[in-house]
Amino acid sequence: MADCIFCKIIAGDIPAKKVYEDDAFIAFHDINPAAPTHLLIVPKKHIETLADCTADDEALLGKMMSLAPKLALEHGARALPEGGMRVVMNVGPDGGQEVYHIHLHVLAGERPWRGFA
Ligand code: D5M
Repeated sequence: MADCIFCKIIAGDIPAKKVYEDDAFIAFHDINPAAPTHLLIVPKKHIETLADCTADDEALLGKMMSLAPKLALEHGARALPEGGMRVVMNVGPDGGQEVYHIHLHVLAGERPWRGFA
C-alpha cells in the first residue's frame, strides 16, 4: 500500500530498528517506546485492522502471537515467573489504532513503565 508507513518499512524504503524478519513477518522497535522493551510484530500482508481478517488469516494471526514471547525474551523481557510481557493489538479509532496495518505491540521490562493510554 503506497501510503502505509509499515509497508514502507517492509519494503526497506524507510528505516526501522529491525529485530526479526521472515517470509511473512517483520518485527522492529517502536519509535515511541512505552516500556523498556517495546516491539511491533507486523505481518508483511497489508491488512488494515484485526476486524478485516478472515479465516484465511488464522494461521498468520497464530504465528504473530507465538512470535511475541520469543522476541520479547530475546530483547529484554524477563522470564516468568518474575517477568512476563504485555501483548496488545489496537483496533480502530476506539481502540486507539494509529497505523492501519495490523501489528502486535509487545511490551516488557521491569516496571514501572507507562504502558498504553
Ligand atoms: O500503534 C502504532 C505504533 O507505531 C505507535 O506506537 C508508534 C509506532 N510507529 C509509527 N511509526 C513508526 C516507525 N517509523 N518506526 C517504528 N514505530 C513506529 P497503533 O497500535 O497503531 O496505535
